[in-house]
Amino acid sequence: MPSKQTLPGVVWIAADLHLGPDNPATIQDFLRFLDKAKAQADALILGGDIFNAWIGDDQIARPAPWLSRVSAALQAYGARRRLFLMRGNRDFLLGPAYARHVHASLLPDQVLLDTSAGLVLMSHGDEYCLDDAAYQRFRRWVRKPWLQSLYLACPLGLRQHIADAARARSRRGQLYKNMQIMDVTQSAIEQACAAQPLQALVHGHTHRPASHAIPGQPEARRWVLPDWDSDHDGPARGGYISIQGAELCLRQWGRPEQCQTLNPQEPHRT
Ligand code: LP5
Ligand code: MN
Repeated sequence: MPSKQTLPGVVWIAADLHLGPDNPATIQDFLRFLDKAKAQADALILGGDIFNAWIGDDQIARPAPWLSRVSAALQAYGARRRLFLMRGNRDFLLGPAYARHVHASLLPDQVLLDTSAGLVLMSHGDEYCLDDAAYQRFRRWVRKPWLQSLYLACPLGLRQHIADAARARSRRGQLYKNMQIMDVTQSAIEQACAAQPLQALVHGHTHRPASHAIPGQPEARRWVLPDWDSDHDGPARGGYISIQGAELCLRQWGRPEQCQTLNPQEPHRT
């Protein structure tokens, strides 16, 4: 059973921002989003792949200018509101030092959010892509503490080189992968949701924003968060989920919002 995080009030959830030195426009959009969140959201959860590739918390000792700007904005939010960071497949090395640095709390890979709209299970979503055997193998390896310690003991420059190589290998591999393999599997979703009655499951990672029914849970729906990209051709992509009162809404740039009125099983304790 995943751990529970009680979150009264307005909760905003975003993921797959992929912030980094090559995404200045996306960073600008995110800074504007944080200002809005500071005014409207009691809690903000960033659900993994916040950064395009996180090579260790010690970057904050001499941060690149883009990281300084992002961290300062996160600190400003975290100083006034509740900020939570979840790790994805690009930033699984995010650690307690960076969380403290931005006044955030680190969330486990799966967490039960006890919200005004009821219980919402949340995860990054990569662990549900069970048909992607190569990725699940990668995930098993890079989550090994000894390998992470070995990697983090390397100089930052070498770590960046390894991360760049991993990104390149990943991009190449996806050229030959069936799209279906890179989506969640129904069995993984059903298993994740079977353990407890839910109002919703929220995840990112697949970059396929939508709302889906959940087999075996007629009241609940699976919500997929959008990825953010304002730096490449075409209209800016991005958005977030808002939970307020009994309503969960998916808000994507340039699209009508999609909402679900949830029926919390038990009145939320304020
Ligand atoms: O990330 P994305 O969207 O391209 O694709 C993901 C899966 N790929 C990954 C790999 C990440 O992109 C790599 C990020 C690097 C983080 C920094 C630190 C790394 C060092 C680790 C040390 C402990 O997550 C991709 C999925 C796709 O999502 C859809 O779900 O298909 O999975 C793969 O591509 C599987 C490949 O096997 C991944 C191989 C990565 C390279 C492995 C080691 C390289 C070492 C190079 C040494 C010089
Ligand atoms: Mn991801």
